[in-house]
Amino acid sequence: MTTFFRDIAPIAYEGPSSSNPLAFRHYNPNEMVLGKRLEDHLRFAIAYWHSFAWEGGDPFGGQTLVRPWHPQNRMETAKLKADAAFEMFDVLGQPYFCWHDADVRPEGDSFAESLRNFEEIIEYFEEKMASRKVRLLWGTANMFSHRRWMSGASTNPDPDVFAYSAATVKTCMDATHRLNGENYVLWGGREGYETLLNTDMGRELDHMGRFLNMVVDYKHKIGFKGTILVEPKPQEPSKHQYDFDAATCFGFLQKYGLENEVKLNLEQGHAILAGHSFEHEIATAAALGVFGSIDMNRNDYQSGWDTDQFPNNVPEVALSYYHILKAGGLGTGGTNFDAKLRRQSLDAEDLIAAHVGGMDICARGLKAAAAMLEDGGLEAELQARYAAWETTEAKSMLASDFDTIFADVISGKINPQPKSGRQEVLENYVNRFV
Ligand code: XUL
Ligand code: CO
Repeated sequence: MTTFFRDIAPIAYEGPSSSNPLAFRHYNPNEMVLGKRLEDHLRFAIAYWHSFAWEGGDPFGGQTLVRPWHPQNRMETAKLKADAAFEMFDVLGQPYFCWHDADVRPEGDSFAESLRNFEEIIEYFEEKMASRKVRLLWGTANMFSHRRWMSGASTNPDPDVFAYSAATVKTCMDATHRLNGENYVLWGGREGYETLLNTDMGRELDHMGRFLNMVVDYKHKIGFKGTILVEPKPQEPSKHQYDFDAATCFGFLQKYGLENEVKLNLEQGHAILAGHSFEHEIATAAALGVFGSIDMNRNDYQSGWDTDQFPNNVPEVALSYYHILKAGGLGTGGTNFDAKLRRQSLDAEDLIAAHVGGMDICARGLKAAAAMLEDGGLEAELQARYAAWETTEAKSMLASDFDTIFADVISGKINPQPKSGRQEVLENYVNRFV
């Protein structure tokens, strides 16, 4: 056992008036919101990679975080890292965690050795999970860090890398299934290009479509009941990534016949990089029937890269959950903190405080969203705005054709009268809740 978090007691809910930095002020897991426990709405997950595998490096400097489980290239330290992770899960009491294969096990000298290491850690997780409530939200394969993936995984010009990727995802799906994971995620950081000068885009998209079909076939073959999720991101590390945003992913899924099999894991920071708001991505996925899960971190609005900070903006978070609740909630998905500390935040307490704050912000946001839904103000405005579409005239116009419509317009029967969009009224309304 590590004793990394030894001085920190399990975090309790103390209510909004508490000034204890290591207490929840808004996240009371048992609080009922819209007839459901807050914990069951939010389904928080901790990202193993940023909390335990990331060492604090950035493009200009190396490791700043020094942990008892460093260096991470040995099985003993991988187990120490797992001990620390589960200790933190005990402190925070969140219901889920997530991993990449490469976060949890040291890379071996061969595929077979990497797999042996991985399976030993999965067994270690299994033992730890047996006596705890924490479950696996999703597993995923890291097919972007090792140099073999530098030109892509399923989109690599080398078929051997496609094969290595397929074998890798098979092992990660097996491990996810074994731990009763509720989803399986694919994020293609290197599925894209650095330059079109050396890229056959049509071929790469076909290979990526074939690969995802193999993922879905394998899911059914092994009887995995979880949801397959693709995570959009427009760029970084690649100059351009094929899974650019929710709408692009939907087009891709449709082209390869996967729109009923695969959903999306949306991330706030990736939405910002794509030039969207997070609620835009959620509303798009919901409208297209592919909303799945979220990674709730945030980007710095000035830096132009993926800073993966813990969320701290209540109005933004509230609008995100508003669209999630409207879409029917998170389903098998969850709220994963794909967020990391700043590289100067060295202490065990920083890691706990970051999650406590993130969970509290999400709880505040979700409660505000629920209050707006219960009040019904936005929904009433929406219905009023589209009310004319409920008339028989509008319905039969929509079912008619250009010539019929033209006849009604030229005769003067139809003569549009502009109406206010009431944006400021609506913004003021939202401000009453956040
Ligand atoms: C990278 C990112 C990933 C995925 C899982 O930006 O978000 O960590 O969530 O591979
Ligand atoms: Co993510």
